[in-house]
Amino acid sequence: MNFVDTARIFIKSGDGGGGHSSFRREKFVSMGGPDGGNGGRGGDVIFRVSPHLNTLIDFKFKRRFEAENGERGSWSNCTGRNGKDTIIRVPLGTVVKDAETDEVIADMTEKEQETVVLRGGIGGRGNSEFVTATNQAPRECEPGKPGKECWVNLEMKLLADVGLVGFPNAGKSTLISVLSAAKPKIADYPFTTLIPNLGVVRVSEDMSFVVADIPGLIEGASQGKGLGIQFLRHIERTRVLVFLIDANSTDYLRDYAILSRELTEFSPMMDEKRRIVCISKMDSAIEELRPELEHLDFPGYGAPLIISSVTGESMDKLKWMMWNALTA
Ligand SMILES: Nc1nc2c(ncn2[C@@H]2O[C@H](COP(=O)(O)OP(=O)(O)OP(=O)(O)O)[C@@H](O)[C@H]2O)c(=O)[nH]1
Ligand SMILES: [Mg+2]
Repeated sequence: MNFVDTARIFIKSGDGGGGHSSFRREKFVSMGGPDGGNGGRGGDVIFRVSPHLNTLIDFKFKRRFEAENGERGSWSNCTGRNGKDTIIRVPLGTVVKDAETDEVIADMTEKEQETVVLRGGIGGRGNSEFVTATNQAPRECEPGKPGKECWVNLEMKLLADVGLVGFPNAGKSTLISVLSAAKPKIADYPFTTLIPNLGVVRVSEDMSFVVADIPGLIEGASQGKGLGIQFLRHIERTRVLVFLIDANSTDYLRDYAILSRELTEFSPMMDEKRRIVCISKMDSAIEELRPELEHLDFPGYGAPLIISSVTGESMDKLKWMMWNALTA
């Protein structure tokens, strides 16, 4: 599976410029005082959230980011120019990890967030800074401190509020296409969705939230069956999970238990989220089933909401249930 939401890049902050060693030149004075300036600071490597980016695809083409080195100091106590910072624009929700240690070094979760990840090296001192009572004419000066460099992994976790989970074909993509303006691929075979889709659901003019439609889960996904469970990281941070269980299933409670188990395998945090359990595609099932469905008792949850994306049954109700679960 190749999700375009991870990338590995090389970053380096600028080296500090070297200090300079020189002496004032004045008419009639053979050797003036020391006047070698300090080196400039190397540029920093900074990550900045850009509202216009939705993927990490740009990093497939550019993988090296180096800030500018500081300039050397020079005559007349001139300090070298500082190196320019390099600013790396990433989508909201990008996590930056040290590729070697896997340690999180920046978590870009705020709009307009800016985080310095590598500081540039400081400039070296010029010889004018080495003057002492006993040495009025030092020749000594320092090199700049080198910048830092490393490989980092970028991971973009989509910042959805609500995650849709269900077996393949349960109608997740269809539901998001009805609730939001998202236009995901929908088809009558399992594993249609390979890459998560996000949709903005508008409850009223200034009330909206983001729903994530992810690939279908199957029994054994945590052991690698189907598409595995890696994609669950896209809903790791949602506050609410909506379970879709096909009205045509032969064992609703079992389906729910399997889904729950795979989620727990991925992370126990999944158990702590609020849940909404839906029976989906009601229009395609025989109507006589309805009383039975209405009396299902999902452990820890109770009776499901019965919906159909095709007829629109309970779509508004579901929207509000999601909103209420989010804001409760
Ligand atoms: N009758 C009926 N069919 C539906 C409904 N929702 C989805 N379908 C159909 O069910 C099939 C699967 O729908 P998808 O929305 O692609 O299902 P999915 O859960 O996203 O599937 P994966 O991406 O494979 O996990 C498609 O043929 C849809 O047209 C519904 O409410 N009623
Ligand atoms: Mg789908």
